Amino acid sequence: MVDFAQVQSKTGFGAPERFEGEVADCEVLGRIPKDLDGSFFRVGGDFLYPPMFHDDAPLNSDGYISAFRLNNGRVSYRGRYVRTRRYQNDLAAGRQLYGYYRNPYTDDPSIRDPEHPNLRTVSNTTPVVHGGRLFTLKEDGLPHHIDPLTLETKGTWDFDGQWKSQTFTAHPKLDPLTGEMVAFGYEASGLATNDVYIATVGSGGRVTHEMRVKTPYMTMLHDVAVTHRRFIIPMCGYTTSLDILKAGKIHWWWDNSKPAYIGVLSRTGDGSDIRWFKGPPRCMMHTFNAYDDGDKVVIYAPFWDGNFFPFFPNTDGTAFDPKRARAFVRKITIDLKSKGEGYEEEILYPFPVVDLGKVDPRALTLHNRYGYTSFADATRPFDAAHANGLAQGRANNCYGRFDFHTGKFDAYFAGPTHTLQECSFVPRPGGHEEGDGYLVGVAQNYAEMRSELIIADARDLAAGDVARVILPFRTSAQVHGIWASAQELA
Ligand code: V55
Ligand code: FE
Repeated sequence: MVDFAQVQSKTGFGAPERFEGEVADCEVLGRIPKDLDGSFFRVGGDFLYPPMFHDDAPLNSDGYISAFRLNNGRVSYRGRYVRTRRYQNDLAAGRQLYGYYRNPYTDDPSIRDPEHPNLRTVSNTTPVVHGGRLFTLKEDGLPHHIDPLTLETKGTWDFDGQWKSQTFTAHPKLDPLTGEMVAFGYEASGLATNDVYIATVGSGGRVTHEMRVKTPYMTMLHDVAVTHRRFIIPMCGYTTSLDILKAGKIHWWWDNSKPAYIGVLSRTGDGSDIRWFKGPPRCMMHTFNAYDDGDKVVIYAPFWDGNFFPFFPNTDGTAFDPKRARAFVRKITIDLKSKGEGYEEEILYPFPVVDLGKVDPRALTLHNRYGYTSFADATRPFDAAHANGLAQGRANNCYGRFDFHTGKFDAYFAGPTHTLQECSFVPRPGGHEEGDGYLVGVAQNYAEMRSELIIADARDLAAGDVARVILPFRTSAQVHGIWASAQELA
């Protein structure tokens, strides 16, 4: 449950920050573990100028990166806008020049350029560190290269001209065994095209392998999964067409008649071995992880029952249905030996979660045990009198550690006026076992109208905070975050 009303509001916690700054030495409750040396990077959006259209998606907000730098028990914070071409054009004009989310036909004529939709990216979705470089990502454009200390934007990054797509996903996968980054771009050769470019980038930053595939219908491919051997493409039911875009409409429309498809192909082939498996309509947005189990592929994912973005209309004209906008922790098993085109789906926990899930990065692509994500536990204490518009039952007040092997879960509770953003897993330095580490993430404290960084022991979530970092203001909305050790950034 993501409260988009809060994210989009002009006042209160979801209002744009329109502010850049730093805190040299943050207030800390508890003790920051001395062995934590690195940065928690967060990326999200913050409208520099209000959107041109009142019904636009908050996904169209200007990219903003922030970092909590942890070193020797102390914490500093910094936040900056990503200097995209859009940010610079808007600032020069002193107003919003860009129209709807991913529809360049609605842009101001002074900058309109539908042949190069990637040049209007806001870079507001995910930070990633690979090959010692920090990038911000958005699936409609190229990565932006960011200085990890100052957070200044150094420019866009096309891997020395080797990246052969206009777009680069917000969800590249880092292979913990090989150090490779497996990434892709969709709408790879222009607006509303259904071709996908998939490429592997070696730890040195060079493209070492590439392939191209087409999806059964044109759709949003926000996230994928990668196993040790295979590339997995779960598709969701958002569609569009060039006609829709040229008519000046919203980019994505949810089509209840579209089946879900999951594509499976080898990571090292040419794409021609791809097989598409079919299932009932689902919004397959984010994944936790996937792994090979002999001739089977297992996917853990918090998929939605249906359209969960209230600002993307249904094609059949029906109103947004909150009952279908629920994500559950699912296990999907695909038998590659079967001649059929179906797959098995099991709901592992009976209650909805937020579909922003993480695993221990050392277990990605491998047979993992745990997944971590936030959820709203309405049985926890809630202080309605001081919650400043935070809705009871919609506050994501807990982080859960979901044990996919036993079906058990453990929970961290953030507080009676708090809602949690996506957590990230920090492996304990020197530790080797999956799950040995910390969860870090930001909690929004609605009573105090400011933000707090949570640090919890991932093996003892019920114990509460290891430490909590208090910011003297509210940070902008986060979409995704990552932990990067000082070593990775060196
Ligand atoms: C998502 C987020 C995006 C986007 C497309 O959470 C999909 C899914 C923050 O931007 O552009
Ligand atoms: Fe995402």
